[in-house]
Amino acid sequence: MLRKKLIAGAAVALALGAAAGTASAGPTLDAIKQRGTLVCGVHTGLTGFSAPDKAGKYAGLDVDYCKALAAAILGSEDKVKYVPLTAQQRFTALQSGEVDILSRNTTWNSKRDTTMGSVFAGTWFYDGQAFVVNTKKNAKVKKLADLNKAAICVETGTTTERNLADYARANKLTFKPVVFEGQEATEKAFQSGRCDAYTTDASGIAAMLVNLPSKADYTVLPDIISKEPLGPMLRRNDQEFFAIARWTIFALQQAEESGVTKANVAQMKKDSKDPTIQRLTGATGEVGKGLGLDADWAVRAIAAVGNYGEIYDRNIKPLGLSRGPNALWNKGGLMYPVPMD
Ligand SMILES: N[C@@H](CCC(=O)N[C@@H](CS)C(=O)NCC(=O)O)C(=O)O
Repeated sequence: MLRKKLIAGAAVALALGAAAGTASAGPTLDAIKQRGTLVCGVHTGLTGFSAPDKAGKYAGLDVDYCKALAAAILGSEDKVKYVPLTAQQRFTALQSGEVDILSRNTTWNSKRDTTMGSVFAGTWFYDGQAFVVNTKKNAKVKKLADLNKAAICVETGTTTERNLADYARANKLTFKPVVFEGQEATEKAFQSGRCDAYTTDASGIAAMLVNLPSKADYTVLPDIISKEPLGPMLRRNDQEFFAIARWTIFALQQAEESGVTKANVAQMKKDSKDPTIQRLTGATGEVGKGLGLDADWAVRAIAAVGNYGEIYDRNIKPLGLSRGPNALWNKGGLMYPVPMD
């Protein structure tokens, strides 16, 4: 009975689709293909993740993800429009349709994955909340507990603020949060001595320090108080675009695992006898077809930005952050591309 109902339902759905003459690839993918550009919401300026380079072009780990996605869908890494967004603006920009996707150091958590009309494609960078102090001002502070009763600069509209309160409560510490809107204001306040410490994602602290001439005056404390899995965020109920967004992450990570690089990907497609590489590069199998793309989708993404390890080394290594959890699963990390079949 139930089966009959299901079959009848499927038939109605098919008939409706046929009547409307749609071969829809889902609202976002259709829009991207029609306009010929991927609109990516990025950070306004976070070194290593998304910041204008010397030529004024956006560069970074989050930007490379947008490039890979555009190469996979539209055939060119240049077919991206970058929309710089503050932490406060990012979710509205996604929901209003101003951007197709957010690739902007955004933490994947249950609220953002279930209650905000959005979903995450996966983890692009494992981060965690850290603290930095001015060593000249606070020479005795070596660990977080030493900051008991201290003033901590923190940015509103982020996961950071609540983590700080949760940690203080759980560890019977008292912090005096000094809250600012926007990264620049928060960093400036800290640098000018308004607070004893500044807390944000460890990557954000590293990005601030790399640009500071006086970085030797600062110490990052060893404590990491939260899990911040950062990843691309999309609108909900957009399965086709979601699948491409998710599998672009896996493809770039699988490329690293299989030794496929920006330089050798074309050769690998031609010559490799490794079944995993053959499926990744579309030499065999139907991964691209399943995504509604052609067989070369991943080849284009890898040729555009390199594999995940190359992307990491180019953008994050200069910040002095080691791979840690962002290494592949077989190198002691958490990055685990699921099989392509
Ligand atoms: N990962 C956390 C924090 C991300 C975050 O907002 N970080 C700050 C500092 S690195 C930021 O991007 N500020 C920029 C802004 O507000 O425009 C989140 O998703 O809430």
